[in-house]
Amino acid sequence: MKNNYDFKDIVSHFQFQGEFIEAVPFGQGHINDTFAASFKNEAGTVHKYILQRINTNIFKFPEKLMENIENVTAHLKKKITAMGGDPKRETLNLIYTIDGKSFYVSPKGDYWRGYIFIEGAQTYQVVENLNHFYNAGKALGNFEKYLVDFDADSLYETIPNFHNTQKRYADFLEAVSKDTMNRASEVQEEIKFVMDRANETSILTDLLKEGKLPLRVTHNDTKFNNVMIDDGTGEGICIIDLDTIMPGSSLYDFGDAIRSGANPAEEDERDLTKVCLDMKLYEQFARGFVEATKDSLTELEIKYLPFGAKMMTFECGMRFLEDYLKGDVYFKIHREKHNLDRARTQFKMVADMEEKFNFTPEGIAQNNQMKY
Ligand code: ADP
Ligand code: GN1
Ligand code: MG
Repeated sequence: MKNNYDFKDIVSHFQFQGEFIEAVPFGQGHINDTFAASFKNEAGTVHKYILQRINTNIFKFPEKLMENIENVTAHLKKKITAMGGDPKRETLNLIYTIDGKSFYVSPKGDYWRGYIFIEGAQTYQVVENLNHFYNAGKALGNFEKYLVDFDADSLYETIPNFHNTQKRYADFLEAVSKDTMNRASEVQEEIKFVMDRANETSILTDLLKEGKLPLRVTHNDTKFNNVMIDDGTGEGICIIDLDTIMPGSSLYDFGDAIRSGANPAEEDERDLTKVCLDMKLYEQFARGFVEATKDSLTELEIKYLPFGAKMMTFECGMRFLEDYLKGDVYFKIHREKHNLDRARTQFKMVADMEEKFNFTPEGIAQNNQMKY
């Protein structure tokens, strides 16, 4: 990640308290450039803020994206306060600019935003503790519950068709046929893995189109490192990374969390024998999520939870492979073939899910809430 920004100037445009010390790269997100910016107050104590450069290659209309975040966090703050929670810690809090905006545009055209740094909590790349994952399920369920009465029509679609797996499959096929980097011949097995499952890519989109699955306000990027886990209590204290809040399906949020958290190995693990769907982790998350959403989740949503996990894992693997084919233009990479390694872990997870669940119509019909 580029690191030679004029931070002193950038931070001077925000209402940050104290004297700026430094900004260092922070976290392991694949999209934005995130920094922990530290400041000293008059008494000499140091505190931090999150300073983030929005990835405008991906988010084409950052002003509108920031409007979503302002509105959603204002709504969440009301809900958290009404529940007796701490709105300064349990949702993101924007730090506004000196002229009252939620972002600052540098002379070079970079879009910057600031958040309160949530202390006493952290994100994990891999689940270390079953209880953390149960708590993440509860936190994500509550997050969706708080947004049940948020006006979905007021949301700007930051990435259209984000979880339209069918559309993503068409984009994937295009990348295979263009093969701009001449990489397709080397990944024939992975391409076949995707193509063999083509007929499944429209199942969720069709159910949504037909109105059989409800469209909700969802987060859409619920990987485990987008949930902050409290150091003291192990609770899922805050759901972060709100760039993709859009109308969607609960199955997307459930599925992406399982994809990322129910794999005991890293997302980019090269030793695929370590990668699997850990059913203990799956059940913990499902229990937390279903407990929190039991009043709103429909019977069909519950039946489709395992399939949602499979589709989100499949879709993510397909996106990593597409990006590999295109020359790594979307996800940040830190080594050669990084996106290919990531795609392979996802496909290994998909294959394991197919072993562990019955995805025939009869198998799906048998899933019920009692199991969680
Ligand atoms: P990306 O879209 O690139 O994934 P995120 O918004 O998820 O960016 O931020 C990257 C990482 O920075 C997160 O995984 C988390 O570890 C950390 N982070 C983000 N916001 C905060 C915050 N308000 N307080 C503490 N850490 C944060
Ligand atoms: C990206 O932003 P981050 O790192 O939390 C991506 C997700 C993928 C994920 C895979 C906006 O999430 O959709 O599932 O990487 N976010 C965007 O790790 O594309
Ligand atoms: Mg993130």
